[in-house]
Amino acid sequence: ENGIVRPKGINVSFHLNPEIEQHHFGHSHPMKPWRLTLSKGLIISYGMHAAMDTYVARQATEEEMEDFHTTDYLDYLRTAEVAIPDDSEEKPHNLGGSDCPIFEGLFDYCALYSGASIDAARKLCNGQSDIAINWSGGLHHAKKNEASGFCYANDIVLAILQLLRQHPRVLYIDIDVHHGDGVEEAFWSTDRVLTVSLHKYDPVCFFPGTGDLERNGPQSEDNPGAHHAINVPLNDGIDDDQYIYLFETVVGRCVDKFRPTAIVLQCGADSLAGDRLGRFNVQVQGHGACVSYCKSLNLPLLLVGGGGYTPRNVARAWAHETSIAIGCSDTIDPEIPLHTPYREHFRHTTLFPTLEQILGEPKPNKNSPKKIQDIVEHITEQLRFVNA
Ligand code: V1S
Ligand code: CA
Ligand code: ZN
Repeated sequence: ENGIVRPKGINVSFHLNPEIEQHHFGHSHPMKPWRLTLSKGLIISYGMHAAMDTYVARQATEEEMEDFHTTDYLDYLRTAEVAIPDDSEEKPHNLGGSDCPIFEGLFDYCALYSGASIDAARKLCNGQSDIAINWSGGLHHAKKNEASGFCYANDIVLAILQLLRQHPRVLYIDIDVHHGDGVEEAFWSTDRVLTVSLHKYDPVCFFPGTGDLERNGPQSEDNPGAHHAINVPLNDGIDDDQYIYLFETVVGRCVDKFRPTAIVLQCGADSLAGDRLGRFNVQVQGHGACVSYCKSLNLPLLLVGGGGYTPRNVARAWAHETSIAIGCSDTIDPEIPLHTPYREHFRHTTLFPTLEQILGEPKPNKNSPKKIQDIVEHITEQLRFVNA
């Protein structure tokens, strides 16, 4: 089908569970698990499933989730009663406001996406997969005792903890438009995980308000985590050229100094142009270039999803990135197959719409060449303190 063949030598596993897609955060909430249905439909219509090992995820056990989260929080998450979101007062564990509503089946939803990331990490550990994919994961804001920004359980932290059982050093990279604060905080005091997040940064007007260039780990030099958090704060309107340059330069230097033995890439699709919450001009090609670059490093690679609030663009990006993982991105037809489910939702019939097609008028780029150079210089200086 479509010339897709199983690539020799490189094993890709695809972790999903259709039950995850059935959950609803509420009518006006931007997070739509249905985007996973749209993505999977596109991946299958290209025949890409034939080139991967597909695993239907099971729920993570509470014991597995307790590797990071407190028992108290998990108990609350499991027993919380469905309620209309209410922002009028602070809630226990930040559950029940409009960002993190308590909806039907919430705990199952969390346990399923966490189970998928944990299983994906284990496939990398036991050598059954070279690249493992969980588009339902990537929920990088969740804290050990608290929900935050649409994230309740931090599947990324749980997956990295699995990788750390086998791997001395894990590189975490986060291309969601938001700062990967939950993962950064979880590994703040260790030199075994280097966290890198690219994001829009505005301490006042953009969630979560953290992630400035100078936030590089604990201040005290005798803390092993010092210098092991890297932040790439960006302004509105960054384009593919700048984004790819920054990604490859920063990640390349991190790999040279830190010598990771495994990589986790959070592929939040809200960094794409036209996202309902994002502000960048990154296209499907630029987003995918980050995945290609990570793949080229030939290390065990976990790909997870994350944000992404314009479902048609999320599906394009994650289908393209699946094709990169299995090695058929150059051979598939950019024209979305006629038999793709919900094809009418894509508006344009190509995997790679132009900025004009997506936005009409691209957003002004507020990132000067000097800003980009200053970021690279600061991070290069910081990496002098990082050694394998
Ligand atoms: N930006 C944004 C945004 N939009 C919403 C929102 C809108 C409508 C709803 F019905 C419910 C929520 N919340 C936010 C942000 C959270 C963004 C989370 C991004 C998650 C991720 O992509 O990185 C990973 C999956 N929240 C805020 O800006 C906080 C508030 C400050 C404003 C909104 N109110 C509802 C709470 C407080
Ligand atoms: Ca990010
Ligand atoms: Zn996001």
